[in-house]
Amino acid sequence: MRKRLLSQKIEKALNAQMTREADAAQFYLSVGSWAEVQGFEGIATFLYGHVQEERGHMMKLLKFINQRGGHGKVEPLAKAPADPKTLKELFEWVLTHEMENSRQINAIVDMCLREKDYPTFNFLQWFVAEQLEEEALATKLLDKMSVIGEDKGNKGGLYEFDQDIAGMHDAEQSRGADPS
Ligand code: OFO
Repeated sequence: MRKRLLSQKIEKALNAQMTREADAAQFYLSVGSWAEVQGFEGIATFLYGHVQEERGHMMKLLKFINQRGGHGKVEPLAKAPADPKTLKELFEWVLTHEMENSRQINAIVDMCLREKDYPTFNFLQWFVAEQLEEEALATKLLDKMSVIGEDKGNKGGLYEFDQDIAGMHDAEQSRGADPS
């Protein structure tokens, strides 16, 4: 049995965050599958890449909890959302999802500061930086969608967007997005 170096409260919050990361993986899997069925291979590749990333985040949390003498608990996952109606809606969901995840992470960071748990505070800085990037990327994609104007039937623009986004996934992979 490892020595407990986490308070019960922080362990509970980290466990809840671990489940949120697993839920995020399910979310990206669900919308990725929808995009693939619609014929957007590049967008699907990008979203499937995020499934792996979110699972990496989940594992990073699990390992940290266990290392600090807690117990990373696997909880049931939330139901995946209904299918989006449009690509724009899909990317709106991505941004909302990432913003909510940032809010939850920031709340745990705040809790760590109040409890003077500096090692966990330090560990979570990686997640703070990651969320900053995720929000910026989701905003950029949403902006592109608005410029293309999916609703105006701009098929050529959508084709190019689909090609570009697959490249973004490759670039993220070569940057070494997986943290675990
Ligand atoms: Fe876990 O990176 Fe965003 O949500």
